[in-house]
Amino acid sequence: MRTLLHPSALSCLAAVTALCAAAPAQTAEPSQASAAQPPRPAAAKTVPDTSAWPAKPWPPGMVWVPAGEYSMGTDDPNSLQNERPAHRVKLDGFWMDEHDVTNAEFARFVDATQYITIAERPVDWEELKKQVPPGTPKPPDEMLAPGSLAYTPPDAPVDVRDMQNWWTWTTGASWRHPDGPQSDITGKDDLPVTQVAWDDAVAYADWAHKRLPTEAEWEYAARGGAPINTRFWWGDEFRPDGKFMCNSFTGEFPWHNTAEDGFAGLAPVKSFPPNGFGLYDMAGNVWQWTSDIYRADAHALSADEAAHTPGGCCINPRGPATSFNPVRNMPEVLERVVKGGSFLCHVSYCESYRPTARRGTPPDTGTGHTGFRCVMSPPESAGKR
Ligand SMILES: [Ca+2]
Repeated sequence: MRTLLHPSALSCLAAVTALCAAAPAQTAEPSQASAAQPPRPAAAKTVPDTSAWPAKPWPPGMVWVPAGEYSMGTDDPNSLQNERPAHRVKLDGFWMDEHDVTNAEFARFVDATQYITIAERPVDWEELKKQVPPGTPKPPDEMLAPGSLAYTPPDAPVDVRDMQNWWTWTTGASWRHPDGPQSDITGKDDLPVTQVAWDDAVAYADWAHKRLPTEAEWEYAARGGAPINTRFWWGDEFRPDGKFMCNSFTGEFPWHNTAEDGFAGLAPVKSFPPNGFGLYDMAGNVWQWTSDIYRADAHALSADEAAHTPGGCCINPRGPATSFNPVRNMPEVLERVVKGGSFLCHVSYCESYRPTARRGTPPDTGTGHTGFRCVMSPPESAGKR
């Protein structure tokens, strides 16, 4: 059964983990590079051996991510605890959407299936109350009407420990109206779809004969095939030669957005350079759903597994079987991993446009800065459109 976790009823309990701007105490120190060595570019990539790649034509709009082995996670002290430790992972090759699913693509899915997203459905309190602390009072009926979290930027400095200072439960917010009923997506076909919950993303992927990437696949793809792991996929410097490589929050978070990178909000897909695999926006713009269940200690468990595995490597890991988020402290509440950060990520907070950054989010929770893209494995692609 689909779970429901309604942020309006839970205050910070649920939604805070879905958002980039967590309490500063949990975040990385602002850093441009590991202190032990000068900044490095990640782009020194050798010409790949394509002899084992699948024959073309490939699925439209997808690029091939070749099989390989890499270090997932990081040992960098300037990272969050849930990103550590680094451990070796081996993956088969797969195709990945070259960009996030756009409003236009999601609209084609909805037109074909008449699918109704979670944000467009009323909340079932009987389901919701199973996931909140005992004794939590039922929210007012108007708070159980269809809606979602909309980004409402403050116009003055606020207490950054309280995400409700810039996220507002908004009746009528949905993928069609990302900022509330007064907004729409007219003329925004090329923006990534947002306000989609994990369940919505899975429904789209099923329709497209694709699937969501595992966290290991996503992080490997985000690295772009670079021979060394750097802080960002393009290197250790956030702005190499002064150039912005992704859509993040510039200025003073969350109230003063300079839009120095060209965008105060969402950017159309492919607005920034692709990585070495030809994938766009694998940093910033929107968080992206993965198929993995979230555990804060997932990497520690994987590293332990690797230590006891012949060859010392995890092969095509699918993530943990249970969820654990010490921020929430409700182990019965399932969360899924989101990756990539968003246009709201800032150097003073989580810097979640780093490949190793990760967060847990309830699968029924969409926001105005969370989207997704799909992958496909060769056997699954046979005979598919
Ligand atoms: Ca920006």
